Amino acid sequence: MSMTITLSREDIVRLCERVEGAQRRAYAIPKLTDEHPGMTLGDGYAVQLELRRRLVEQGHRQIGWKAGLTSKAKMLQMGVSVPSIGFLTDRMARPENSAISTGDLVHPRAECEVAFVTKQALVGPGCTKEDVIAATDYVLPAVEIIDSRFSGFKFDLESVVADNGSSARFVGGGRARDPRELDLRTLGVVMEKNGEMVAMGASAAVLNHPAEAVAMLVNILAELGESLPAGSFVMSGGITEAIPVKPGDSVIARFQELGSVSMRFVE
Ligand code: OOG
Ligand code: MG
Repeated sequence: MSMTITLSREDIVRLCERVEGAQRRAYAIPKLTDEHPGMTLGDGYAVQLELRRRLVEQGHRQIGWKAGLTSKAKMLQMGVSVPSIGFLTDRMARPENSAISTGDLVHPRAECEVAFVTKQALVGPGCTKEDVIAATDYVLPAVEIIDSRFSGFKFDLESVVADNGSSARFVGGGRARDPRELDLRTLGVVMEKNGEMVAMGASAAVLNHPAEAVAMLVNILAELGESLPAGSFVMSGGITEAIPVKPGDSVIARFQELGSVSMRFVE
């Protein structure tokens, strides 16, 4: 993976302002590569890190990271076959069983993920899934509500990375479990929307083992000159495809061994 930056500082700031405006006011914009076809993955991460810098300056607190596009279902749905990472802040967290407003989102979708909370720092390159399991305090079930700021939810890797991996909201719940007491490959999950099953899968869909996605994330962080501090909350990526949600919908993700996570959506 090459993290070469080709855009000027001015272009990075301008693209960041465009993404930030679309996130804040919930409107769709054309994908960034329409204007900058030569944009690289390194440029995408430069825009993402500029966005993080601005949000932190505005008082948002980073609580962790997310891996994205780590399962076949997600790669096929989005047409992008390289995993990505994005940052998570305190403002994106929503309590379990709460009403989540959609008025401040463009076209939200919900997806089931296994989340990790770390107790030791993880540093790449060369981070392995064994390192991740050893550094994990507990795992818990989570639902991520993603919201691409790009028209039609259509993008390429460079654009989605600049848009912070479509991060918008997330809900953790269920039971916190010690990953050393579970087989993290074989956890089944069923997602229901308004009482009907809409998606199902098993955790091995995520790079064979969700801890593998966290290791990949740590190794991407190393390429960006960063590491994963102890106490981080990390989402390992959607197991199934993401399901569109609108006001009036209620969603419940039922995980084997980990319990369930529910929420409803309002205007
Ligand atoms: C990109 C974000 C992917 C996941 O879990 O795969 C993601 C997108 O699909 O909009 O969060
Ligand atoms: Mg996700």
